[in-house]
Amino acid sequence: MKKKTALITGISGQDGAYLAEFLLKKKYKIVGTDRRSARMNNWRLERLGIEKKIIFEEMELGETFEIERVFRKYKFDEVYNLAAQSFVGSSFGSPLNTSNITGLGVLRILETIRNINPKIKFYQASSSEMFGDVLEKTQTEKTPFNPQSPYAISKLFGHYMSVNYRNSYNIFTVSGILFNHESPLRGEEFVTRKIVKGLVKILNNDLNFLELGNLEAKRDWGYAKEYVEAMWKMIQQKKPKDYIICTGKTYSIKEFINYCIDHLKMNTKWIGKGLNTKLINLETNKVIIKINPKYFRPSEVNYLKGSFKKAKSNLNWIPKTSLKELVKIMLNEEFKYYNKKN
Ligand code: NAP
Ligand code: F7E
Repeated sequence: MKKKTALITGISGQDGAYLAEFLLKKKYKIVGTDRRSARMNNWRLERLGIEKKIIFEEMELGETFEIERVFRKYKFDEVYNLAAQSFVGSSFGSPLNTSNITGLGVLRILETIRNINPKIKFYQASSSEMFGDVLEKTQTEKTPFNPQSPYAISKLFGHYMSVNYRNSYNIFTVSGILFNHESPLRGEEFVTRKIVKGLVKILNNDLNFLELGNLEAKRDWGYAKEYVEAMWKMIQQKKPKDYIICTGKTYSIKEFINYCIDHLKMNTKWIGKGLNTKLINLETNKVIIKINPKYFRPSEVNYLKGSFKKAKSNLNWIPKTSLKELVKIMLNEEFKYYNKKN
């Protein structure tokens, strides 16, 4: 059988790295794109030992010309659009850039597919953030969207464009509505990795305390390595459809911290309320976590919990890693690389 060629935009990100690893095992030829600076930033691919197996191209999602150049150079079978300004917090400070990259970037790729080769199959990285201030307690593919940030609004634009190109131009487009997924390759600005890294530093006397924002927000957290398989499965279906990928369980940030503390067998105690909430290390009597209001968002998503029923029945996909196991995977790898560095 002919080797398939896949384009992964956002190859330097968490999902780009795991998806590349997954598709390489399936014998795909992979072209990975990123914006100009990214060649310096391939630590994830290096950690997975796959950086030499990928063909790199520069492709800034704001530049139609660059997108077209890449699409003319290769004959893609599948395109996975993972590139985005993906940090919700930053999207409040840069709504125009977020809309241009996370929203309009999707349309630029879809237009290129329509013009150059409408037979290409397209995956769009949609997000549970689109549910925002949730209108149903458990979110399904039928739950109405209610976005709360420039990031979520931009993702919703990309999502509906993907649906519209499927319906209007008969292009094979699928959107994976992925709930939060984490791993040792998660960016350090996201809360799970920030907590894991912070605690490892504190235990090594490299940091006195960690500052966080809203500890009460709840998220449906899964393991990123498992989620990329669902992306591929969506594109292999006969009929293009959109799917939620999640665990069906939800935990607060505070509960995530508690799982870390349990795994580390630390003796700690929560004291205070609201902005005065603190986590004390009872062995040293020192505050190790406190609140800094600068990490609160102007508009918060308080609660997310999805249903993976459709993915289970159509894709035969289910989540396998519990939050407790995910915490263990993240902490163990954080220690491993911390020790290597020091
Ligand atoms: P990530 O680690 O932040 O990676 C984002 C990628 O996009 C990086 O490679 C980044 O390059 C690239 N990028 C940013 N701006 C760009 C631009 N202007 N032009 C071209 N590339 C650009 O994100 P992730 O966690 O892997 O997530 C992958 C995708 O899924 C994103 O679209 C995200 O919004 C979406 N998503 C993520 C989650 C989740 O929980 N992880 C859930 C739902 C949806 P640099 O390395 O140069 O920054
Ligand atoms: O925040 C709260 C914060 O930045 C999670 C992206 O991958 O998933 C991710 O978006 C929660 C929020 O992820 C801090 O207020 C408290 O309620 O880890 P996060 P996110 O915003 O859920 C979705 C599905 C995506 O699509 C996005 O691309 O944690 N929180 N204190 C904090 N968050 C951060 N980052 N830092 C804190 O100090």
